[in-house]
Amino acid sequence: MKKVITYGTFDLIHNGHINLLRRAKELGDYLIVAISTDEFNQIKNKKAYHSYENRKIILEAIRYVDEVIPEEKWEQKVNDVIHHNVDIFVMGDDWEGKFDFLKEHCEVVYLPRTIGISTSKIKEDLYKVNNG
Ligand code: C2G
Repeated sequence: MKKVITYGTFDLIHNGHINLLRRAKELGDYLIVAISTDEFNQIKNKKAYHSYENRKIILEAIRYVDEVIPEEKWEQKVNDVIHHNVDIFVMGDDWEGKFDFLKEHCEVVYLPRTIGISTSKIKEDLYKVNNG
């Protein structure tokens, strides 16, 4: 069984996230998603609308996702890859090159981001709609 892992906040789930999750799953048979905890989001300087618990509930309902684990720190990836017997690590290409150190443990794949959508764009557009 080929196991894939990916990491992120996945707040306000949108088609960009879904495209990534679908393509990550297509690379193997089992997809683990490590979602950033609220505490780790503070370290990433991200304020998620949905709490960790709610982002977890939403992700677990997505057909491409087989398992959700917490992402608590930058340094956990090597451990996760080894502990979960991961074959392929996948991230959007805004992270191109940033995780190549994992290549000694698994395949590293950067997938093109979906153009025209992001959680911050959603927040900005909603702000404009509600503030004229
Ligand atoms: N993504 C995408 N296309 C978009 C938006 C996001 O392909 N239009 C991808 C990102 O490249 C990432 C994943 O969806 O691979 C999750 O995006 P975020 O929740 O923004 O993840 P991020 O905050 O970049 O966290 O340790 C890694 C970090 O936790 C990554």
